[in-house]
Amino acid sequence: MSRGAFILLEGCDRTGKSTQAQMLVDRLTQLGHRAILWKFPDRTTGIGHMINGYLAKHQDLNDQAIHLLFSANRWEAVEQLANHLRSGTHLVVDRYAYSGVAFSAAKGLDLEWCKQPDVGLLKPDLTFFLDMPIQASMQRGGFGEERYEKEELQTRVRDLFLKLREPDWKVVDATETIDQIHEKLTKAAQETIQTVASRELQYGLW
Ligand code: 2DT
Ligand code: MG
Repeated sequence: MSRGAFILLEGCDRTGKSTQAQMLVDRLTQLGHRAILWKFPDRTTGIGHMINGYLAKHQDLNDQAIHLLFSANRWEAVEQLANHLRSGTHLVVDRYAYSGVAFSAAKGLDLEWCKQPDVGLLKPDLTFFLDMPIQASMQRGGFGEERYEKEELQTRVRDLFLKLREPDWKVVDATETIDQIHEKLTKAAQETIQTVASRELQYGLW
């Protein structure tokens, strides 16, 4: 049986990741695939509740502790993610360890330290980086009260994403129309679905 593909969308806030992730899941489903959306942080778990309290500013935590919780929130999901992929279900994932490192390093933590807790995690088969100037994404509105939703921090996060960028990432111009971006993502996702079908799952992030 062919395995599912792990497709990741990364980027700063308000670049359209969640919209595109949902559209991609719907499209793949229409095309006859089994595909599900997975979002990190997953705020529904015990660890996720702590993360949510931190992001909503109900609770303060030091930078290292919250960093490790975000990573633990991925590790607690890893068996479920692997089971879906093994059973042939494609995963469209909205944020992952690259967000983890970019946001924590943007606050001043050492980049190499930030990468360590996610070492060995399941590796995406295809990563899209939705990119646009921060000034333009701020104009989209919707920046709320959550921690991190500030221009200065987002600018540093973007620089860090570009530093973490791997050679096989697909950098997508997030200022294009929703439909243009959707077509690009669908095409690349279909190619990846074909190529990984008979491959082993990839562990060993970074
Ligand atoms: P959303 O706005 O996408 O719900 O994210 N973040 C996310 C981290 O700092 N570390 C992580 O590991 C992850 C996955 C990015 C909420 C915020 O959480 C940040 C924005
Ligand atoms: Mg947000």
